[in-house]
Amino acid sequence: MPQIYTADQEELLQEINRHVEAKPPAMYVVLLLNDDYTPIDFVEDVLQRFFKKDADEASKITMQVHQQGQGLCGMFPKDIAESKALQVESFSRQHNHPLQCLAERSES
Ligand code: TYC
Repeated sequence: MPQIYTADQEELLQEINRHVEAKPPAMYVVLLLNDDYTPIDFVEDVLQRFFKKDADEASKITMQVHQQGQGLCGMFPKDIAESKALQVESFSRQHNHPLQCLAERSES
């Protein structure tokens, strides 16, 4: 095989490969927070629309948020989690609701 990389480049490639192999992407949780004003059926719609939950699961998560203050919508790589949280808040503001949605780095 012809030599296409210098020794330095080979070393750099091996270093990059070590990182890629060793590190799965950090995962982020997307959370919904409770408030006193957003209607329950709107939250259920958000969970179905943005997180592909079925009606039953959406209702359970909404009640969990309502009773416990927050609830888990899903776990995603950083960029997807942040984009979903932004989309949810933007959609909520368009409908004049104060619903808050956060993306946080997962502990696990
Ligand atoms: N607490 C709201 C109400 O009583 C309902 C609600 C549920 C709001 C979940 C936000 O993330 C939420 N209308």
